[in-house]
Amino acid sequence: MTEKIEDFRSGYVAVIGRPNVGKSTLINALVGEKVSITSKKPQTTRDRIMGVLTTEDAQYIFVDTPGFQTKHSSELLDRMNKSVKSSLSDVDAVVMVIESTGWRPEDEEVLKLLPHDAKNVILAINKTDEVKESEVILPLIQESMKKFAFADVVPVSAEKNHQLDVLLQVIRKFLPEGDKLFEDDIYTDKSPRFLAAEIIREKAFRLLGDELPYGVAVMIDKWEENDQGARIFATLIVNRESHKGIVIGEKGSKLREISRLAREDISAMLGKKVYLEVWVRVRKGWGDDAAVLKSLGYE
Ligand SMILES: Nc1nc2c(ncn2[C@@H]2O[C@H](COP(=O)(O)OP(=O)(O)OP(=O)(O)O)[C@@H](O)[C@H]2O)c(=O)[nH]1
Ligand SMILES: [Mg+2]
Repeated sequence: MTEKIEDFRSGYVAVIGRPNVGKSTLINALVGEKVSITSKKPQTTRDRIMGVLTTEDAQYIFVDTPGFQTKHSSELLDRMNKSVKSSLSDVDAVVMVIESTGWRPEDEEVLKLLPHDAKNVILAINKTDEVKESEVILPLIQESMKKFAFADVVPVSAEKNHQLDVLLQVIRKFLPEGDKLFEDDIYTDKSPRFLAAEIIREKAFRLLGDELPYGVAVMIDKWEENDQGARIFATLIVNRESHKGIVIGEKGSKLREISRLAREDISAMLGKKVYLEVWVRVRKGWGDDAAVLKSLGYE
């Protein structure tokens, strides 16, 4: 028994990469719970979000980060990039994620954030289900090793749960010996309130056309909860008057769909019935307004 405790490891693992490579999907798959929202659109994640996995012999505290990007600029995007950089300090290991289709210039930008002599960076080549693994992966591993002295390279598919056990074993080597930092049943550092707002934002991201989601933020106005159920009132904030109509949709159909899907997920998360009311409000240029960003909880 004593031996087992000595063997236990725990520590922090930052997951970084350009937008859309599957960082949040990977963390959700590793943790086995939905801690971070995902979508096929880039720049889905806006905050640093912790996802905790506790196993027999280790506790992994994953830090999901916004996709690092250098193309556009706004107060929000600058903050997102800053949070990527700061998440790199004080972690025991870093998992950098790229796609199986190969290196892109945006991936190289991410690489530049890492100290040259870092010895704790693991490369995860994600979405192996999308390529012919046998032909593509080996040359890609070789190419990757030339770009940076990765401690290890692991091809994975976050969506198909492929090779995630291998990735965990590789990461474990970098965790220091030590006790659990979180209780067994804790799987995120975020409150149900934050997660509910994120779930609503995820549905907006998934249901709205290409440009619109980036101008959307969600605020929880009221949260009433007892053993039987929860009553939640939220506001979807958009940048422009013209966006309001799009979010609401014909006879309110779009907003109803966003609310319905969000209610289902929030109800599953809380394990109880949920009444959800979502309103839409215009707040021009909220993405560049420091006060609004602060009130929305962006660091
Ligand atoms: N085929 C396939 N798709 C994947 C896999 N992992 C993630 N995806 C998809 O890739 C898209 C982006 O996933 P996210 O997890 O939101 O990516 P992200 O890196 O967190 O993106 P940002 O938060 O915007 O930086 C989603 O449509 C996922 O379903 C995978 O292993 N295989
Ligand atoms: Mg993400």
